Amino acid sequence: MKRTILIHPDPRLKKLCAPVSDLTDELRELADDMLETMYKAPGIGLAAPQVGVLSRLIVLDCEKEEGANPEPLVMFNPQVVSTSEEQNTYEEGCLSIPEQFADVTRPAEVEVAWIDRDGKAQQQGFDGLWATCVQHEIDHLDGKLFIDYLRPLKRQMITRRMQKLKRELARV
Ligand code: K1U
Ligand code: ZN
Repeated sequence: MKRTILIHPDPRLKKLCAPVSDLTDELRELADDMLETMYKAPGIGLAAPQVGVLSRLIVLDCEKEEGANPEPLVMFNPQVVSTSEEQNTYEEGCLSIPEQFADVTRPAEVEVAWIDRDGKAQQQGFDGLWATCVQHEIDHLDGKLFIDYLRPLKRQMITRRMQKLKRELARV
């Protein structure tokens, strides 16, 4: 089932999310719904607070090649274990901040540990867009948005645009 994506500003997007202790069928269904929501948006990642659930769960698939097989990843309790010294700047977007993009600099490579959909512990290194995306999604679990990396004036400008968009959406 496709879920509704919250639009910034929303207090739920600023909260610290709780670790998942028990991998229930309800949480697996939430992960499946999040993948469906992400693919339909379309997007390359999604975090549980973006659909109003304050649990540490993210999904991502950064395989963008035309005709390539999907490579969905479901991560419960993802944790960055190590980061590279090298940094990478990428123009980021966010499904909770539609049609706004800005350059964000982050470590170019990250090692991430997580629990998968079957409850198995996993650890893997990511680079390129995958590294950017997994850091962006883990930030969501800590109540942090990509606009929090921008200068206050730019952040305010984007927030005002989103307030206007939400007023317009509420009218229809
Ligand atoms: O967290 C989110 O809101 C998803 C976000 C992830 C992200 C994008 C860019 C850099 C870092 C993290 C998105 O998916 S925005 C949409 C997007 O980037 C995209 C959509 C369709 C095709 C390719 C990219
Ligand atoms: Zn986002």
